[in-house]
Amino acid sequence: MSLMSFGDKSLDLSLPHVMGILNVTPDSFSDGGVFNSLDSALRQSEKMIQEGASIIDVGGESTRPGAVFVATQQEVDRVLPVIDAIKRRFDIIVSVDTSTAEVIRGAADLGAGLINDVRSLEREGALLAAAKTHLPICLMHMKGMPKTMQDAPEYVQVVDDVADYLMSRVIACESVGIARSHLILDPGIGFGKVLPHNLSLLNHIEKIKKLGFNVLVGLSRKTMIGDVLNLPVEERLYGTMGANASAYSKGARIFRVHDVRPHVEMLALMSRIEREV
Ligand code: 7PJ
Repeated sequence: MSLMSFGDKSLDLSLPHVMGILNVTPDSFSDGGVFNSLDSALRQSEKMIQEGASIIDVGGESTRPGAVFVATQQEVDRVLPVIDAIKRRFDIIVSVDTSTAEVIRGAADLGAGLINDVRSLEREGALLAAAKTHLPICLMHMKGMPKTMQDAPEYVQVVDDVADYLMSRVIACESVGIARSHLILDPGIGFGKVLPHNLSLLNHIEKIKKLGFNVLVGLSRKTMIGDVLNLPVEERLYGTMGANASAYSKGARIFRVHDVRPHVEMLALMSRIEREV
């Protein structure tokens, strides 16, 4: 057992867990706009919970390559009513995919159990806002910002560079009183990285894990899968599952995905096999 608490619930992170993606943005790349009303957000949440998701990740700011800035009030209006409705209706951990201090505070007040920030709390006010919630935080590596991050990103050694960055954010968290035991690290697949960078990070997840943290990966339907298979976004499920299976075997424990059931079943087999003598 390796229990981590997420607000009013906890998860055993010696086992794999699926985080189901719930986008409430009009422009997210693979399901843009479809789950935009409260009612459809609740239906999609219910489906993912029935399929075995441990966490629902609610995001109102698209961070796909080229995405533009979303005003704070717009993000608040998109995300908070959905978190409130999910927490009232279902007994599930809700994660908030945000970089915005106001959204962090609002989500925590409504019962969110995890702060998932692709900017690792670098935005103004986010670090202190997150510290005050006493919730766990997922710190993700991104090089540059979404609008321009895919314009020829370069690294000295991608795995070491990502590990160094994540450790610098761990130290920033500790400086405001956030315990290491509340932190999850994410290499940030596709965020300011081209194919060899993404592949190298996935091949060396154990280096991130060895820093002493639980690891989350988000690679569902991403460009790297399409690059390897030459397939459009709606045909990337099998490739996504292969990459997530590999990440599991190298130590990742939380998997942020669109397709919950296939991953719950794949990971159930992977972890069951691993535990047999
Ligand atoms: C990630 C995320 C990821 C974490 C997105 C997309 C882009 N949060 N939010 N890790 N990706 N922690 O799903 O394609 O990789 S949004």
